[in-house]
Parts: sequence; C-alpha cells; structure tokens
Amino acid sequence: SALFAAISKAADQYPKPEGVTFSYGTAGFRTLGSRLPSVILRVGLLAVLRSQRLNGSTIGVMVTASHNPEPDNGVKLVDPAGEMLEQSWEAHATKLANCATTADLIAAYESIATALRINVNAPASVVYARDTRPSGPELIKALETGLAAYGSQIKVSDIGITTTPVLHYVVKATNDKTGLYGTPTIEGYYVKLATAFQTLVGNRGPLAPLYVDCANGVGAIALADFQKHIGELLPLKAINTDLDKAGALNYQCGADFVKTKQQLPPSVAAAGYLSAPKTHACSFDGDADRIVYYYLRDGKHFRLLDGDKIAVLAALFIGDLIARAGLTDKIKLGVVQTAYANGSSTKFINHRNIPVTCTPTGVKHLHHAALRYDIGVYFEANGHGTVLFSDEVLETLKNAEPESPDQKNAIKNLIALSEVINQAVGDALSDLLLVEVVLAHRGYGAEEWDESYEDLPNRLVKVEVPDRSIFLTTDAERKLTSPAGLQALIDEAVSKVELGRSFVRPSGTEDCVRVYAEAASSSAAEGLAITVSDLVK
Ligand code: 16G
Ligand code: ZN
Repeated sequence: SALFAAISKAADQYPKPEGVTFSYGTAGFRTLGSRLPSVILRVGLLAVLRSQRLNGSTIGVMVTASHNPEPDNGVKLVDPAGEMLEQSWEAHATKLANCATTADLIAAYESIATALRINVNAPASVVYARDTRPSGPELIKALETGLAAYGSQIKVSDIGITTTPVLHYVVKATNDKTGLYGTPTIEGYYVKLATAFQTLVGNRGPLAPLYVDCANGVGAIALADFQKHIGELLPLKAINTDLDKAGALNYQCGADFVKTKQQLPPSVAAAGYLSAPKTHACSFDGDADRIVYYYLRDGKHFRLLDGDKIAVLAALFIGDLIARAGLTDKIKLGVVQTAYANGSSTKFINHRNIPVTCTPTGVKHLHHAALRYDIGVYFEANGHGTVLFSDEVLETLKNAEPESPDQKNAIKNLIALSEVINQAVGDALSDLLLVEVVLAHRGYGAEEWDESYEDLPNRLVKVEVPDRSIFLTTDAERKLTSPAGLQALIDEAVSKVELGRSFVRPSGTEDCVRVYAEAASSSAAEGLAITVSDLVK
C-alpha cells in the first residue's frame, strides 16, 4: 500500500544499529542517545497504532533520559489518561525496535495491527516533547520523519522542550472531553497550577524564598515560566540552571545525586544558601518528575526529606482536611509505597490509621495501586510520586453541603489540592507546590516537618551478578522465589538483627541486583547489607 511504501522510505533513513538489543523497560527505552534514532522513529509508528486502537485518542511521546548522564537519551509513550503505556504494549515496542531490516519492521507492524484488529488507515493523534539533551533535536527529527509518512491521515503536535509531567498533563487534558481538566497547552498547565496554589495559600503569603536545584535541566525553564504566573507569592530561587554547558545535566546535582549520595550538591554547599536559619531547598531530576527536599539541621548537618517524608506530610495533611470537612466516613485515604520505603515511615503512617499498600518498584505499579483508594498518596523513596483523587471523590467534594465555615474551607482546599497535584504522573513542580502549601498551613519549617519520624539507618548496595534474570521476586519484591533456598538464608540473617529488614531485587534499569538493608543502628544496617550481598554473589 501507499502507506507502507511511505513508512518504508522513512524507516530506510534510520536503520537499526547492528549488535544492539533494545528493550522497553520500566521507563521506556533508555541508552546512549546516538543509538536511538531508529528506535524513536519506530516508537512514533507504535504511537500511531496505539492511538488508532483507542479510537484516535491522543498518545504522547516523551524524549528524555531523566536523571541519566547527558549522553544518554530515551523515549516513552504516554496513554490517553496521562499514564504510562499499558504494560501489554511494551512487548510491541520492543518488537518493533529490534527488527533488523525495514522489511521485518513492516511485517511486524502489520502483524501487530492484524492481531489487535487495528485499521492502519484510521485517523490518529500524537503529541510529543523532549528535554534539553543535546541529542534531542536529532531524535525528534527521526520521530517526525516516521510520522510524516502518514501525511494528513494523522494529527501531530509538537509542544517543544518541556518537562515530562507537562507532556503527561497535555495528553490528559487533550483527551478530556469535558474540558474541565485544563487547557491542553504548556501555558494551560501553569495557569491551572498557579490558580490552585493561590487558592491554597490564601492570605498566608508571600511565602519564604525556596532554593530549587534544577539539575541543569528542563526544570529550569518550567520554574522560570511558572514564576511569572505566581509573582512574589513564592519566590523560587533557581540554582543549577545551566542548559548550555556541555556535560552539566545531572552532574553533581539533581534529585538522584542528592538521594544516592545523601549530601548537598557541591554547588549548593559552596553558595552557603542553607546556612541561613529556616531555609530549605529541593532538587529536581533532569526531566522534573522527581523531587527531594533537604536542609541543614542546626545550620550544619545535612538532613534529607525524601519521597517517604513527602508522602507522610501529604497524607497527614489530607487526612486532617477530610476530617475537618466531615467526610471521614465517605473518603478512603491510603498511601502506596515500595519496599524501599523506610520502615519508620510505614510504621508512622500505620499508627495514624492510614492504610499502606506496598507495590513493586516503578511508577506504573504505584499509580495503579493508588487508584484503588478514593485519595491515593503514592511516593517512591527516591521522590517519584503524586496524589490521585478519584472521580467519585471529586463529585463528593463538589456536591458536599458544608455545615460550617471550617467545613467549607476544608472542602475548598481539598478541591484545590486535586488541582495543584498532577493527576497524571509524579511532578517535581506540582509536588513542590504541595509541600510548600502544607508547610504554610501547618506553620512548619523543614525542622518541624522532619520531626514526624526518624528514618531507620539503611544501606542500598549494587551487586554485579553473572545473570540477574535468575532472581525472581514475590510479595512486592520483598521476597525471592528463586534461586531456591536463598530467601531462607536472607530471613535467617535478618532475624539476627534488631529491627532488621532486607530484600534483594533485580534492577529494571541496570545489569545488576540491588540489596537493601535497614536496622536499628547504622553499623547493623551496614553489616546486614554486606551479609546479604555475600549471599547473593
Ligand atoms: C525507573 C522508574 C523509577 C524506579 C527506577 C528503579 C519510572 C518512570 N521510573 O527509573 O520509578 O524507581 O526505575 O530502578 O517508572 P531500578 O529498577 O534500576 O532499581
Ligand atoms: Zn525523571
């Protein structure tokens, strides 16, 4: 057909590199940017099929490699409601990416279309964006070359350089037929967040200045643009905003650096921003879908406020609002974590009678589990997360008949929270606004927030193994089912340690196995991590 001829011609310009096997993993395809042009073109083709399968709903394509080093890049697809690509389609993506020739590609494309009963000539709609990586423009060209093969049959929209959560927002808003979610543009996103934030801060502003480490990535652009929408209500002091300096992206800065190294980015330390009393700061990752906070206790000691601390802050605040709104019986609030959540955080939330679910690592698992609550707070310890409000809850809130000004206020704030918090995916900017709102309402600084509970000492170790595929897990990755007998040995090691907990899981993004251990003391956590690592080797 004419369509396949056009697709072939486009694909011929971007042959698959030899000797590489691609895999659509936890966060899409991710590898050196220079290896990716053929993959990106093919992901564009799959986006068209996905859109056709879903009656022409708009599908998103995001070109980013998040917190990875600058030479890397990646791509992931966004489903119509703004969530990650449905898991069963990951195999189709992997299949297309690995076809050795154009002829194979066309055959694979046709077989997917046939198996899923997709009319390849139906209309489709795709929206795409990229982060600030130098390989971005070349990859976008490959994407556009593939999409151009369809001519006017499909609708294509380029929203340019922006954050991952903005793209998710635009996809969700585009597909929202009620038009209530927001205007489906980058500007629409800022307006929505700013309006809700102003409502929530009320007359508590202006708030204290906040230092934001942008990881020398696209978050710097979002932050500067957003500032224009809120003026001095919250002065955002952006640091690490160098988008032009080669190699600067995520280097010695950003959320991943701070969480893994458990220290200030050297740039932040050198500038001494945090020596002033009552100041705190936060770090975004390279595509601004992750955030961690920190401050210096007594002006000296680094204290991390990670995803677990954010989850606790948010859940308690929302729980209080639900109670004040008189809706405790009607709204079921819950928290979703992974095995990496510090044991103290889980215990703390449980003591407050808020249920906690544990899921495997990866945003899609947490997101899914959070949807089972009326209001689901989900965060990975590394700072990926958000709070989801069900449609039913939004209805309940909008129809509630408050019996007092306090109830009325609580209801208004819950509705505004659902608007300030990105309902599609974890979002550093939106989570930042959530945290600042809660701190303002509580009259807290970072120290008071930090006092909620004390983290158990913990260690995360990377272990190189000959074949990580033999490690199979169950119970949300907290137990191994294979290799046979290993879990019993881990259980035995854990039982000898006060408040000990440890688990082993194969990484979804690197060729290694990760060992996590926590215990009552730092030396015991260290010892347990070493013992379990030795068992794994
Ligand atoms: C990916 C996941 C992240 C997870 C990490 C674990 C998304 C968007 N990202 O980056 O949530 O924490 O993988 O990596 O789902 P690991 O499997 O190598 O430990
Ligand atoms: Zn990211």
